[in-house]
Amino acid sequence: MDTRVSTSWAEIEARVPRWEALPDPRKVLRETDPEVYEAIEGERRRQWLGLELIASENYVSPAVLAAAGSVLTNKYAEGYPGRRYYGGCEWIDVVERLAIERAKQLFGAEHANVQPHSGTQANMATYFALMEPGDTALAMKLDHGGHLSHGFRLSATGKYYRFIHYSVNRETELLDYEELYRLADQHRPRVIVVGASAYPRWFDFPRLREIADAVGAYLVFDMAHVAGLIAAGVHPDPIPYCDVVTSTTHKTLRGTRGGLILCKAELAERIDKAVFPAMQGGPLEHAIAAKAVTFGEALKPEFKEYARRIVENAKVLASELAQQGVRLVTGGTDNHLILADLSPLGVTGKQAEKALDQAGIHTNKNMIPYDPRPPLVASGIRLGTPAITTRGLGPEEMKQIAAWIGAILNDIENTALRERIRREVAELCLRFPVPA
Ligand code: DSN
Repeated sequence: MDTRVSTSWAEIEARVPRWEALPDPRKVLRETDPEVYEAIEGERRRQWLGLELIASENYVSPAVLAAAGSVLTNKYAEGYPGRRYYGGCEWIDVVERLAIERAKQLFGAEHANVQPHSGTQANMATYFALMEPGDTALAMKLDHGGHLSHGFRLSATGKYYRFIHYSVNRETELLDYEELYRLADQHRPRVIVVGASAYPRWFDFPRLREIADAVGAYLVFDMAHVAGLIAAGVHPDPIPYCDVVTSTTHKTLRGTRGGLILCKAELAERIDKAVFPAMQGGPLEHAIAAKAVTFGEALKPEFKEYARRIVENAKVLASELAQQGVRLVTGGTDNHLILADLSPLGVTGKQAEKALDQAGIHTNKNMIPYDPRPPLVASGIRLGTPAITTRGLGPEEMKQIAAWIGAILNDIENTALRERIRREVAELCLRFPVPA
């Protein structure tokens, strides 16, 4: 066969159909695998018709979704841009470089690693880079707002490193910086981890830096929950004070599910080696493309306004809930989340989560500091405003949501009430479409 061609490369390439000209993948999926299609469609409808108050969830844009569902999932690209273990990475490198540069620009960081598959893997890689197995680290107690990957005894992080946990003050429920310093002075940790999954207040970064310097520890901030607020400048900036900042990309940052590590230039090589090859193999380049889109969206001026409204909504929701008899842990919120103590209402977190779920209001039961109840019962619920703010809900809707929550919590056995509110919630939700 004569395979010689006389046309130019550009002419050959032009014969590949463009992405947008291909059949709609949603329709293809419906035809080829209706079972999976219907499950996704069911979840999509659930997302439309419910009020998503889980503080760690959000709705991505169509652009983020398109990148996450792209053919970049086909490619192996172990290594980093310009230094790969596979051929054919020229476009993958373009995408990953975009993600890195945008992440650095967004947060003012010296170095970014966009490959961690999740927040937990970002944290594990960070510990691997900064510690030897058995070394000591400090982090916040899980039941005071911390995270599993901050050395919880059943997490690999708690098995490989010697984590000592600090608390919040019993009266104020605020981070106890004096105890943190005492523990740091006593245990001389290699790493002090700060950041939380259920703490509604800001952190004092200059003070944390002073403590870390006083004991010669690295300071690591896990900004997963508040990354979007930091990017938008409505939360204090950890970058100048921390050696490493880890994150997820799907909470307030409103991107695809994934992880991120930012660090000082002098730690760049150690962090990169800890992510690959120590912790992970092939990076998920479709997720990295979606991260690039996420960072690009967060760099736009309208993201600042979005983040400002998240916090405004959280403050209104908090004060309205307080009027319904809910006790707010720490007395309120500075960020996107509210930790509500339901003890004064005689309701447990487990009861509240279930009753609210049945009304289309999605929250999660959550322990409060010094909680006498076990984790699967818990005395509180955690609520957050990132997702509903994406849909465009504002202070007026927060008042309505607090009234619904108050009515349910104050009449916890009333199933007819929940059924009625579920319809009202759905009507409200239909006025505020999900973006993708
Ligand atoms: N599971 C997340 C949250 O809900 O806060 C943290 O990883």
